[in-house]
Order: sequence, then C-alpha cells, then structure tokens
Amino acid sequence: MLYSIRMRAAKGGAHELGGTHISGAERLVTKEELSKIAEKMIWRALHHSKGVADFISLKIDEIKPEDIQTIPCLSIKNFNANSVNEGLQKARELLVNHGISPIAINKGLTELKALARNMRGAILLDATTGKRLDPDHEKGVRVTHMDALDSEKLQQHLERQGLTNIHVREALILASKVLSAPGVLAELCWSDDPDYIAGYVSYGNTYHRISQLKEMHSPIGGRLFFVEPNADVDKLIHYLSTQTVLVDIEEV
Ligand code: WAQ
Ligand code: MG
Repeated sequence: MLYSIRMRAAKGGAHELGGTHISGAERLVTKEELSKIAEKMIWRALHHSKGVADFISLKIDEIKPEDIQTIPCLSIKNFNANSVNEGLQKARELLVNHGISPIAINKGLTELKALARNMRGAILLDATTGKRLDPDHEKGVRVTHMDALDSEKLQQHLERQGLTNIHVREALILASKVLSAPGVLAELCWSDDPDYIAGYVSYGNTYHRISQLKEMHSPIGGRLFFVEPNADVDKLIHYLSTQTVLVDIEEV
C-alpha cells in the first residue's frame, strides 16, 4: 500500500491566513518509509533559503492501488543561457516551435513578471488566445499526488546526467504529470527559491532545462501551463490535482 504524504510550510502564519509560502513537497511512499520522509520534510521546512517556517502542515492519505496510474518520464535536454534574456529567448523559441502562440506566451510572461508574491499553483492559459483558464487567480492550480515509480532508479538516472539537486527530481516528476494530463500542450517554469535561477520548458516528451530564466536573488517563481483550445478545463484540473501518478523511467 502507498501513502501520499504532503508538506507545506509558511512564515507569518498559515497560507490561508496570509503567511508567506516557504516550502512544499510531496511523495508517495510505503508505510515503512513514512516516518523518515516526514522527518526530512519537516527539516526542509525549517532550513530553507526563503526563511524558517512558523507554520507546517503535513498530510498523509492512504492510496488504493487501483487508483494509481503509471506514466512515462520526460527525457531531459540542457540549454546553457548566459543571461536571463538569452534564457527567455530560448524558452519563447521552444514554445513557438511547438505551436504556442506568441500572444499566449507574452500574456503568460506578463502575468508571471507581475506577481507580487508567489502563487501556490500554476497559471493555466489557452495556448492560442492566452486567455486565463484557472478559476482562482490568486492560488492557481496545484498539481499533487505524484512521485517516481522507483525512486532509486530515478536518482541514478539523474546522477548519470550530473543532475543531483532536489529541484530537478521534483520538477521532472511534476512536469511529467502535467504533460500526461488531457489538454496540456506545454509548460514553462522557474523556481521561487532566491538562489535557484534555472527553469524549464516542457512539451511532447522532453523537459528542456534552461540554465537561467530569472535573476539571482529574485524570490518569485511560477508556472504556466499552456492548454489546448477547447480542452475540458474542469476535467484537466481534476486530473492535475487529484489523480495519483507514478512516473516510470524506461531503461535506456
Ligand atoms: N503545482 C503547481 N504549481 C506549483 C507547484 C505544484 N505542485 N509547486 C510549485 N508551483 C509553482 C508555484 O507558483 C511556485 O512559486 C513555482 O511553481 C516554483 O516552484 O531542472 O524549484 O518548487 O534545474 O520553486 C525548475 C528547474 C525548478 C529545475 C522549479 O519550482 C532544474 C522549482 P518551485
Ligand atoms: Mg521553491
């Protein structure tokens, strides 16, 4: 049996009471692993570059085996950008080549750059018109209930590519779930950690890492999901926020 364990931490009180988000994480683990993972998550909340949390929520639910879906892991490509501008230029180029309209890209980037504080979830945009599709603009859509099918194997797969930090592991799993969702064409993301400037654009079966998408020390990050016109948005949000998925690395 697997358990979903989710942590969110804030400073200045709980998120719903206006606290600033510090850290969030989630895993799908066995009963035996739960205590160890809980301890690691609490440690993360208390040792984050964004500050020490004064509110930590930890939630655990049992997941029925028949409710779990397995999906493929995206493959990784790296692009080295020498500046934020070069990184954003590359991101635009990749998205346009994949059929996302320049209008939608501009609207999305404008939304991200205008954020005064971090959203907990992602912004959903119509990939053609750029119309905002997520119902709660303050919160966005939070993707949950995902992990690696075989955590050890994923770790080794990433290490072989010289990618050892936790950001990559988590982002690759999240991005794999997002692109497996009905109606999502592409994603753009950069971190909210002040000392982490890399981000990615994903579509098809590839996660394009871009070494720089924001300025060092900027505490604001974000995610844009570009959605097919006429997609069933309620169904999409339901999948992203409730369907349990395990991401499988196929042997190469
Ligand atoms: N669902 C939807 N949106 C989320 C989620 C989620 N589960 N978690 C975070 N976000 C949004 C939220 O607005 C955050 O402020 C923003 O994304 C960034 O989140 O290959 O670390 O967890 O080197 O800071 C990407 C590059 C790192 C990794 C991404 O994102 C690499 C990262 P963070
Ligand atoms: Mg972060």
